[in-house]
Amino acid sequence: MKKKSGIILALDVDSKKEALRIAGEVSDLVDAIKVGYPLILPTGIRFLRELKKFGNPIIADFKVADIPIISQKICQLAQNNGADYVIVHGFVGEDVIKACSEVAEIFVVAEMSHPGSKDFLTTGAERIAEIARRYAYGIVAPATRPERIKILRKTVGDLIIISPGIKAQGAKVGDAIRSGADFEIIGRGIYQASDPREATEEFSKIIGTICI
Ligand code: OMP
Repeated sequence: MKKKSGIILALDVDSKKEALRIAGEVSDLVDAIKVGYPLILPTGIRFLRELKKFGNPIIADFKVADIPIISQKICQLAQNNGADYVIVHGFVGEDVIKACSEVAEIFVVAEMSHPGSKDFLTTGAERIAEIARRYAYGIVAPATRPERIKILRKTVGDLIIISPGIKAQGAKVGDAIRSGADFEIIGRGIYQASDPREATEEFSKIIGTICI
């Protein structure tokens, strides 16, 4: 995934019209578009391919977390429908991660950005990251806990780290990249802004001063 702005747009709107509007406004300013259930359940998986017309890599955020054969089918479906990357949960174990990696480029969720992630995920996150290092293109790690990104970076070496939790969940733009992430995932901070393009340009300027 090429890095220009360091921003991945989380397109969590719930209609095609809104998705096409936001993507149309900011696609040239972001390095990838991440699409998950809020958009794909109402619009259908074929919409992934329609979004490819903007020219960005598409990340299918399906947080895959089933037994290996079913997880693999979901990744294959995403891939067949135009996803360049699929997000897979890591807590389900090595067999699932391996099965998914055989059919798609995957990002593995090592640790999440919300407070509840500490209940179960934090203790296993480094182990997940070690497994991800063998099979994945990258991991997801929380911008809300930059100290955890630093630790996970040591575990995954040069794998790509993508980090959500910016703005709406409390992390500041640039926090994650400063701590070792490659890309920051931003959803509401962009699609709920009164001027999504202006907001994205602003974020990109801040990130640009850190690293690009
Ligand atoms: P905003 O909080 O609106 O910027 O959106 C964050 C996006 O990142 C959403 O699409 C979430 O599903 C996603 N996300 C998290 O917020 N936390 C995580 O730990 C993992 C993800 C993710 O896998 O993308």
